[in-house]
Amino acid sequence: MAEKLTDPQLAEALAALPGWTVEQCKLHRDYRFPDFIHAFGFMATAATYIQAKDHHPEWSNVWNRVTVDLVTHDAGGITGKDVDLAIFLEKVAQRLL
Ligand code: H2B
Repeated sequence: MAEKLTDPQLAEALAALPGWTVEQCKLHRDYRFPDFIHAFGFMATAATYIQAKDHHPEWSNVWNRVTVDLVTHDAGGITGKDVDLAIFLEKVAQRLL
């Protein structure tokens, strides 16, 4: 099972993830896309990867915004799985922002 990251590990991961913060012990980012289709395209594009990894974001969409919170429930905190997912979401988002 994935282990919770230590504070130094988390700080290192955040340094490589501009736009991401830790809110309420979860890896957090608000994306703002040009419109709803781009926002929904972001979620749909990421869905297959998310399912294959069996690691699911807490996320919500309001028109052009997607709010994302990542935490590993099994581990009770942020793990490398959350960092990996954040890196993947950044790659998808860069093509749509
Ligand atoms: N997603 C996230 N973010 N954290 C988990 O601990 C988690 C998950 N656990 N997706 C998975 C599903 C688990 O519930 C299933 C049974 O594999």
